[in-house]
Amino acid sequence: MKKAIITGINGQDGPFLAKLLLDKGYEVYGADRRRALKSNHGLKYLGINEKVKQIEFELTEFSNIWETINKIQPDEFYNLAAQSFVKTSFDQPLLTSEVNALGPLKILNAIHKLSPSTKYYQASTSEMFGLVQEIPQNEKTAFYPRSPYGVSKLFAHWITKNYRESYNLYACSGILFNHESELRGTDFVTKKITSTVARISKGSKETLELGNLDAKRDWGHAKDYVKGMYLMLQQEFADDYVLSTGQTISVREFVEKAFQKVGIKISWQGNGINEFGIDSKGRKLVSVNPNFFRPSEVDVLIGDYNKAKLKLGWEPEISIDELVEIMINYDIININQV
Ligand code: NAP
Ligand code: F7E
Repeated sequence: MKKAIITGINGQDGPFLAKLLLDKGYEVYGADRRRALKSNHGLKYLGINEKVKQIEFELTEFSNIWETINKIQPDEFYNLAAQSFVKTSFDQPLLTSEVNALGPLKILNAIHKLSPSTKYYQASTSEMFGLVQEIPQNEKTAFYPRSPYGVSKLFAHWITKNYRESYNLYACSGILFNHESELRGTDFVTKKITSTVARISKGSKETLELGNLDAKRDWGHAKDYVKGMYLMLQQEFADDYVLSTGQTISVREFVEKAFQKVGIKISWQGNGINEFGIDSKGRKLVSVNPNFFRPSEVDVLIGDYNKAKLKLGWEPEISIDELVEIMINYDIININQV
């Protein structure tokens, strides 16, 4: 039985990956930092809470990482834990770097010294492309991160490559474009939109307040993306891969799609911070709040996943419209929890 450690087990991707590995017969260790209140919501939602062996794991605590790897000697280590919210990284750049940049280095160091046959997956990100140098972005596109989050992830990306080349470790980076799901954290724009639209559809009088409506993202479903993570660790040689859908839409278009799913057509009026979205009766349902703007923005992302398609046989299966529908349906059913 193969052993895998997944950090960030109670984030969005952790439960989906754990389910995939359990279905393949792995012994799965789910690593999460201590919290006063634990809900294990994602693991319960997927019906695997009892099947994942839960271990306490703090990414800033080297002794913790060292002991975990020494004790478990995993076949595969998926490092999904991170301070992953881009906006927070501007307010907490040091914490973000400590967790996202030095955390992976500590893990790689422990793997190199204690368990060199462990295969390592690093959760790299399209945020590393930032101010994009070409369209679409692939594995060879030059990086230009635009946030402390993007910069911290770029360090982790290169140190993963460096450990692969220096010590012959099987260490891969998946450069994943935005992927969402019913388990997405509530701060991220897609979940913020679908959960608010769900409440409005059930009679809430609130207005959906957003920042930059023009930002464009290549949004897929997390369930597709964890398959790519797994495939990266099953190849003859370690390498880095882009996972994306190859389609991009704006935040504004995502809002329109979400309202459309509950039978509301949004029309836009005004410009800039005075822009708002109204329904057919003229009720203001969407407005712009500059508090949600970022000091520097990533305007457009669109990924080219041809390498993953060719070498891993990976392709996304869930379309943007299906993604919006899955999220809205979930948020309507769980209206009191979102
Ligand atoms: P997520 O929902 O934010 O989950 C991250 C998890 O890491 C959370 O459970 C968090 O715990 C945990 N964590 C944070 N700091 C930690 C620390 N110091 N020690 C131990 N655990 C810690 O992220 P996700 O969407 O699942 O993404 C998984 C990974 O892929 C992340 O590394 C992210 O940066 C990267 N990524 C995500 C996307 C995307 O679109 N989703 C795209 C590219 C790359 P708390 O809940 O206690 O904070
Ligand atoms: O923002 C704009 C915002 O926070 C998307 C993380 O998983 O994907 C994610 O990072 C866009 C940005 O995700 C609001 O300015 C407008 O342009 O959902 P987001 P992100 O920053 O793209 C990458 C690939 C990761 O690796 C990250 O870990 O939407 N936007 N109005 C807003 N964003 C938020 N959050 N809230 C708003 O009100």
